[in-house]
Amino acid sequence: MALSMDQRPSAPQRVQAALSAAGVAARIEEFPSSTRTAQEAADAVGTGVGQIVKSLMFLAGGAPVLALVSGANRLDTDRLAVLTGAPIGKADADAVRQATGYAIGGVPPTGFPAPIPTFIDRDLLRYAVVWAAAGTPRHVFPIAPGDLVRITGGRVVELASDQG
Ligand code: 5CA
Repeated sequence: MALSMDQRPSAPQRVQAALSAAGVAARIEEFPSSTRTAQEAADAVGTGVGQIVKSLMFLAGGAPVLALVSGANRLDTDRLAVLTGAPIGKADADAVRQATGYAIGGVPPTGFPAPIPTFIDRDLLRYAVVWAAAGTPRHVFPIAPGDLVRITGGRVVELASDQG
């Protein structure tokens, strides 16, 4: 991922720079197959879907919030409303790109133009390593959940819906 002088950094390069700045020596991996969905990412990596980090952006009272949710779980937006104290609305593709700087399917957990308040599914902390998107629907990186908490400043909470 060399960066030549006359090119703007690619999405994975921007994620790599954000991780490096946060003190995480992450190894971003590119896959020939899609990692757009949690299941596709799990299949590409060869891991369980629970170890995939979904980066789900919502609008809480109109302001971006990020939920980092285990791929095995369905987010309970009512929980997010209680946690943020604001009504939760869906963020469309444009809102996601504007707030995060990345397109849906590649939204990383950190490295945004401005910080986004972040909530982290406690189920992710069951694993030694989890995998998150790195800017595109073909790039992911492994990270220890403790590092994920540290670099996002996220609050570890219960986010899963009881329906599973
Ligand atoms: N690369 C994978 C695994 S790391 C990934 O990014 N998965 S994800 O779950 O974080 O991103 C896909 C999510 O984007 C979907 O679960 C869904 O919540 C959201 N999404 C998909 N399409 C749309 C859309 N049209 N508008 C708003 N959100 C969408």
